[in-house]
Amino acid sequence: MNTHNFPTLFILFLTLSYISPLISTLESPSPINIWPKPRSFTWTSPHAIPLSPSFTISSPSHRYLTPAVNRYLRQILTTNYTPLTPPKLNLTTPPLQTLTVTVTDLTPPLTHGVNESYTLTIPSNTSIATLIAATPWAAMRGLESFSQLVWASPAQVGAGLVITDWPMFEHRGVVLDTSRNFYPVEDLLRLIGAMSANKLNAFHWHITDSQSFPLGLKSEPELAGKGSYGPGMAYSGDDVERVVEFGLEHGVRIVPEIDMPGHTGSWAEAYPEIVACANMFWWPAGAPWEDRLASEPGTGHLNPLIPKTYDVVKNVIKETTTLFPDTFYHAGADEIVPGCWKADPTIQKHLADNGTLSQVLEIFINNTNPYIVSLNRTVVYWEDVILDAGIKVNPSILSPETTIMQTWNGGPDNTKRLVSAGYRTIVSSSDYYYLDCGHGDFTGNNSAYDQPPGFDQKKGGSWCGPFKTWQLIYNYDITYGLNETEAKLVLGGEVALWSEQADPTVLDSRIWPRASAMAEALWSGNRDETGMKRSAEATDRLSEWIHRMVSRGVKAEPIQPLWCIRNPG
Ligand code: CP6
Repeated sequence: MNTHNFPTLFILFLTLSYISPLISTLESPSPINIWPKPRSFTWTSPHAIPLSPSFTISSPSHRYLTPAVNRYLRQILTTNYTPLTPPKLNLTTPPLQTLTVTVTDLTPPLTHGVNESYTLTIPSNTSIATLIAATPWAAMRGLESFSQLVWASPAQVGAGLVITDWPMFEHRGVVLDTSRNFYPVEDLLRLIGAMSANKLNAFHWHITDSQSFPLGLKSEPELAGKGSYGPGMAYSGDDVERVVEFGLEHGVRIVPEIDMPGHTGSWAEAYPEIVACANMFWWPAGAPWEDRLASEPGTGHLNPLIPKTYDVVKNVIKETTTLFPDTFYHAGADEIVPGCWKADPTIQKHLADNGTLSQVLEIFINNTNPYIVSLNRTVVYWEDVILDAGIKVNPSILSPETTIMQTWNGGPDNTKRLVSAGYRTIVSSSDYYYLDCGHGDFTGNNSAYDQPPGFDQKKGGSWCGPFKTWQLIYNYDITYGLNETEAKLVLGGEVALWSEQADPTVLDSRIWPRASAMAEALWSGNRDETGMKRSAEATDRLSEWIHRMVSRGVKAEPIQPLWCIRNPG
């Protein structure tokens, strides 16, 4: 060691020993722990003040904000959350009496890109805290942060602080598949409530697929009548309205997906004549497993070449857009299996006349996309529609003005391909954001992934793996490798829970806390002030947040022993 450095190092050592207690106070996971971490947090004199038993929230009257305020008030006054590590803060007076909510503009509806920024101030020596929010939806974000500053017992709140907060990415969501297994409405509401608590703002509801059609439609009652798993296992119009209203009261948009033209085997229960390879709904024994998708013993694809298909499809699209007011409509278009369309006589004829399967898909998109756009919707498609190796459309038929692409295959490369083609893109990379992965194969097949070492196995399909850890999700940079212009087209991300191996019994623990990891990465980033990934620092904060979610009735799973949280470092 160069001895000349010694004085410098010594001063550095003194400085560090002086400021480190301060740092550890500020970074202590509890009791001040807002998840996702706010963009800017100033806490000049860390202490707490009692929450008055007659604490109230005053706010402007608004159809959706008012119920949200009432809900938060009830939650705050009845919180039984006590931090995992005992608070080390002085409790001073006066108690907090009022939170005054001011909304700059009450008029914006809940849409993509709505302003979610807010400033929350809890001063030291008055009994009034203030929340200034850009919109009603921003006010809900601020109320959530405020609620996370309250703990028991006795009921108290962090004070002497100012939080200024706004999201990094506009679109932060969860995909849930309700076709492979059914979820009662109550489970959906619990999910949406927990999403709102994590400041996630888009519930992408993958309602239908090949295994079941659980959406009751007045214009097409047979689809669910015959294609759902049975009575009580389909959503009525009233159920959907409940979900949509609940979403609005929580600042969560509900984006419906009726997957088509693939993943439509369940439609054949009502309309066998419009579904190609419907007679192959159970594949002949011996069909190669690699031709099967998503545990579908034959997937069933709508036949784009017959008029009847569009009679049904247009009824479905029309009524779905009536039920779901959001301006986004997800039209699926993933995973076309050549063998399925090729099994259909009308499509065979088209191919014999020198047509291609890509043309068949183009016919379908040309007959449906302008119709969806005419209903004032921005259409979201899975990336396959233009990136599939075999069957895809010419991107020129899908205008970037009205089309958003959702990537799921692989990692950053496909995101780059989509944004460089000019499309706004939502990231659901299966290498990072697929919450269903890592639970073994369900195709009844000898997957390498499920075998002990040395197992002599034949070639076959396998499901996705390994399990995606919260750290992997947290550390993923969804704009990796993009230039500034390209990065602007990345709207955000969605973690996905496909339900071949999930149902209400595991819903909470499959989603939480891993969706929380994405929620923070997309709200305030995954790096500290020095630009380093902060997942290590986030660990105890996340444990504390899990503990608070559990106190609110969401069965999030633990990420470490309680001992580690009590003995940090
Ligand atoms: N169902 C539908 C699925 C999947 C997709 N679409 C899926 C594909 C691969 C994996 C997981 C899920 N089950 N309709 C892809 C968008 Cl690894």
